[in-house]
Amino acid sequence: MPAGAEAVPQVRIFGTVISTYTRIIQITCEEAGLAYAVTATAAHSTANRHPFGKVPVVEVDGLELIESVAITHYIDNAHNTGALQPAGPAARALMDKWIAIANNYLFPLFEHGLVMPWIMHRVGGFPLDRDTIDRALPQISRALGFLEAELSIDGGWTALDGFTLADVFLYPVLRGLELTPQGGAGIVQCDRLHAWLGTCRARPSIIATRWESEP
Ligand SMILES: N[C@@H](CCC(=O)N[C@@H](CS)C(=O)NCC(=O)O)C(=O)O
Repeated sequence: MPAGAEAVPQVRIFGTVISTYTRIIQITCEEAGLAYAVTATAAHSTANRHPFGKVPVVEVDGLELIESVAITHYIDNAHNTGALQPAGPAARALMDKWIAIANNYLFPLFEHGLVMPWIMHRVGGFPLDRDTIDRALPQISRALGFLEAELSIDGGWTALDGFTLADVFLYPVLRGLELTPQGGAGIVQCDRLHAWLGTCRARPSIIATRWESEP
C-alpha cells in the first residue's frame, strides 16, 4: 500500500472508543493483519444494533456479529489460520477457561468495582464513588491473588504455546484495572502478572490499539 494511503477496512467495529471489548476485537484484527475501522457507537444509543445494549457489534465478510468470543474466533479462524488458538483439545480447553474467567468474573468485578467509578470521576467529573470501590477492593485483591498463584503454580494461560486468545481477552481487562490507582498498586505487587502485562505491552497489536488515556 502506498505511504499515507488508508487501507479499505475489512472489519467494521461499532463500539465505544475506550472499551475493553472493542479493543479485544481490534487486537484480534491487528494479529490477523485485517484493516478495521471503529465507528464510535454508545452501548445504549439507538444506533446500536446489539439486542442487549452492549458493544461491540462487528461487520465482517458480510456477517453482522455480536459477542466477542464468537467474533474473535471467527476472525482468527477465517483470516488468521487459527494462529491465536492452540492445537490440541486440552490446550484449547485451558484457553477457553481463561477467556471465560476474563469475561464472567474479572471484567464485571473490575469494571463495576473500580474502572467505571474512576472513569465517571475522571471523565464525567462526578464525585468518586468510594463506597463502591471500598466494597470491591477485597474481591479484586483476591482475584489478583488467584491470578498470581495460577501463574506461579503452572504458568496459567501463559503456559499455552505463544500469544493466544486468552491473552487477547485478559490483557485489556487487566490493563483497564492497572490504569486505576488501586488497580495499579495491586498489580505491581503481583510479580508474574505485572511481568506478563509488560511483555504484552511490547507486542505490536497491543501498541497499535493503545487507549488514548494510556500513559
Ligand atoms: N458479552 C459481550 C460483552 C460486551 C460488553 O460488556 N461491553 C461493554 C463495553 S466494554 C458494554 O457494552 N457496556 C455497556 C453496558 O453494559 O451497559 C461481548 O462479549 O461482546
